Amino acid sequence: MSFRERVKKEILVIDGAMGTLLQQRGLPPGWCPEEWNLSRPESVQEVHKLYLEAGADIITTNTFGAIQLKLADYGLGHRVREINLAAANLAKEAARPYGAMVAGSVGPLGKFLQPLGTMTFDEAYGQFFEQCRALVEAGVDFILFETFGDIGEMRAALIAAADAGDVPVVASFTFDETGRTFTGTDPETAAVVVERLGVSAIGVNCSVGPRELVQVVQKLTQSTNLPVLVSPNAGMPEMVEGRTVFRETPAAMADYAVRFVEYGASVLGGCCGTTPEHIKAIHQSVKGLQPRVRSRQFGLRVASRVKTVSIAPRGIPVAIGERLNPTGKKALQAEIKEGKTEITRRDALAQVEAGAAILDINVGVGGVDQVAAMERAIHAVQVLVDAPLCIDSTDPRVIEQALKIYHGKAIINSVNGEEKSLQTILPLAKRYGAALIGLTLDERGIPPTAEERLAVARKLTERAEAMGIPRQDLMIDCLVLTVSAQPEGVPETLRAITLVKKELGLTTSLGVSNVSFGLPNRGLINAAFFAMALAAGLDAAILNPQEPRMMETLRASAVLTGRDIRAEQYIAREQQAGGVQAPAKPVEQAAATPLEILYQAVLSGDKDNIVSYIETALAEGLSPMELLDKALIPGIEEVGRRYGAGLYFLPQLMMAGETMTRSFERLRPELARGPAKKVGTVVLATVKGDIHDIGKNIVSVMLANHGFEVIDLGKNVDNEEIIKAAMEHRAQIIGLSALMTTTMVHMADLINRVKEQGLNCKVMVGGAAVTAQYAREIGADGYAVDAVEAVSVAKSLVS
Ligand code: B1M
Repeated sequence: MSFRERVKKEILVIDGAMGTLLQQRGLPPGWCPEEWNLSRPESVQEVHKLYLEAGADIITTNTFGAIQLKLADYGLGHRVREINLAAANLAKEAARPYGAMVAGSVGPLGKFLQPLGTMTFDEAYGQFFEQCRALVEAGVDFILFETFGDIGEMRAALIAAADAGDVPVVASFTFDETGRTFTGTDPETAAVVVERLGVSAIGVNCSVGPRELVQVVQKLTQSTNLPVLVSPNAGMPEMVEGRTVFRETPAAMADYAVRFVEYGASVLGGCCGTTPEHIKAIHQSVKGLQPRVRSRQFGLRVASRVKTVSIAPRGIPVAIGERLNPTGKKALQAEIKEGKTEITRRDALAQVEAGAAILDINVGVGGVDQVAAMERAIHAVQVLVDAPLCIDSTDPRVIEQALKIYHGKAIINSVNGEEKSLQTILPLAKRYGAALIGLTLDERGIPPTAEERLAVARKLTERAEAMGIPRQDLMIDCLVLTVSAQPEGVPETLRAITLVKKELGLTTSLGVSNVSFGLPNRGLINAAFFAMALAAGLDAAILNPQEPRMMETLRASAVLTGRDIRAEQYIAREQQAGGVQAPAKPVEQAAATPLEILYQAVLSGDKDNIVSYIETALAEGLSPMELLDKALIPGIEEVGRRYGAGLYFLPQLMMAGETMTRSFERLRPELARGPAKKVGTVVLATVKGDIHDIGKNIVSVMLANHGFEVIDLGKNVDNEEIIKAAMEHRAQIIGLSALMTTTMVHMADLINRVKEQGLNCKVMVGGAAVTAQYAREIGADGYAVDAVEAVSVAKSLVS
């Protein structure tokens, strides 16, 4: 029986940690574990056998890092195929006598995809494809993508695996104690995104122990009917005398395994710190249990990286914001032509604030490279707002590029009943796991009657299903004609909505505003028609959410049609607005001051436009220091607050950090004044393990401005290197910056070393994590709260 069948019918046990057991067999620190598949195959097989003896039904190949990018660090980048084949053969050979299955392990790349990093989708795809192809060639039973924290990277991996061969695939994520991956994805969203990318199971492994995973597993099993794999660490990692220790016992792990089976998991195992004893205990406790059958019904679900939006036949109707569309908008057209994203960002934020649950995104301007324009727009919007995106284009190349780089499950707007459309758009939806808006038109145009539109909808459904796209991923747009020209068309559209829902059980959407074309006071007609369509059963509408009347109509109609049960959302919203709905006002950049614009740009991580905003601010006579103190630093501090409060996730933190770095690079020449009389030498660094350098760079420039020679060693610097530099340059001061409670401990160590070595040198410390009290406790000679104070403290230390 294949893995696909077994995983639905049996409780399976998968093995535990590989690296730890290889270390016990002499794998030297810093050595490539995957290289042992070639040079120490007997050790790798010994580990496999221990797990098989312990009762594992599945063993995992020693290939977690056997991808070109990682092997290249060891000079083995050209041996991907050879190493993966060797590893898979070792595992297969070991598994055969036990009738066990072999999972081909693939780990993450260790690099961020754009826009967080520099890696493109195609590069990531290429890396995964090469490794997967080797594993498929070796005949593994399935590929296990494990320990992934970035959903965008997981998408690239799954698409590559699908192309590498017909092999089952499991997508396993790593969630931290907040219940999200480190880039902010929650379990439901992870499930929604991978479900349509052909996975046979979804999983959770590593990072934390089983007790921290209880809620994650509950959420995961409630969010999908896919089989679920759970491989926690043997508890939370603890540092004891410089070593990582995992304390969860085999018995405790086994108890949790039973609990996970009760929730619905069917593949149980362990990750870091788990041993054959743990696996044996898990095997004994779950033996004889049956997988729980889960058959929940889900409506259409789409997702951004951090949020899932459901569109369900009886759920609350959803507004899809229409404003990211250049049709009839000169300013947006000009922006797209110039390759900028200012208006795009502003309108994206404003629409979400006004209540849009999904954003339609269209870059249709004649004469521009729309593939590049769509890419720019998606990169700008997807880390800015949590609303999923609806890719609006008629050009399959534009749609494909958008679907590649989008880190979620998008909707394609649109496919229709024409053969050409079906043949080009449906394969894209299937390949990239997207949902679809299906327009009820075909080669004959828009059919006049509701029954004919139903027939097109039926054809769309059949063709989608034939392609392997489930019907709930299709939302039908019954199309409304302009009422002033064809008044008989409106009742047909309303009837078609009801028919499609009743006959096909599909959700429906509509571009509403077309109805009022050519009439005065269009908003009134739009709102009245919208209410009628909602009464007919409409589930989603593409509209301008910044028109209060439309959003009010949506909320009120949801109550009146019984979709907002007990009017809960309506009441909550009214209470929030104090009973009166304030009109949603667009954020007009013209009305904002240069400092406000800079502050917002840091908050929204607008790294592409920040330099031009700084130019404007400087041209208006603001000083570089004012920009830092009144806009940029308050902005990044607010980002830190939001991150700490769980409102922002790592992608936003990274984009804001990059925006700050670009700002500083632009301001550095303005901040650096001419040469001053030398007052002393400072060796400056951000401590080991800490890559925050924005504050340290400001301190560096300020000290230089006041006559200090600054030897800036950069960030993440070892204490030994700092001491060496201080001696070499005969520095009077060592300046240390630390932003994290976990890294500031290096300051104490450096002070001890300075004392032990009798260095004639003072130590000044600072950075957001450090307080005056902490500085006193560790015996620092000086502490400064900010860069201005750093100058006066440094002067007093050398005087
Ligand atoms: Co991170 N980060 N970050 N981060 N980040 C913090 C520090 C954090 C407080 C956010 C939060 O949770 N609210 C938190 C630390 C929690 C803690 O330990 N208590 C945190 C975390 C957790 C992380 C990661 C672990 C996130 C993750 O990966 N899950 C990760 C860690 C990576 C690592 O270092 N190993 C991480 C990564 C990053 C980015 C790379 C994305 C980015 C940094 C980009 C860069 O620096 N090039 C980033 C950012 C931007 C921040 C926040 C939001 C802002 C830091 C900053 O630039 N502030 C920060 C939240 C916060 O601090 N409010 C946060 C502005 C800067 C001008 O202030 O550096 O304090 P500051 O410098 C001031 C003064 O302190 C003083 O003068 C400067 C100018 O006035 N000063 C000195 C500084 N050094 C001095 C030295 C002196 C004297 C004065 O004498 C020598």
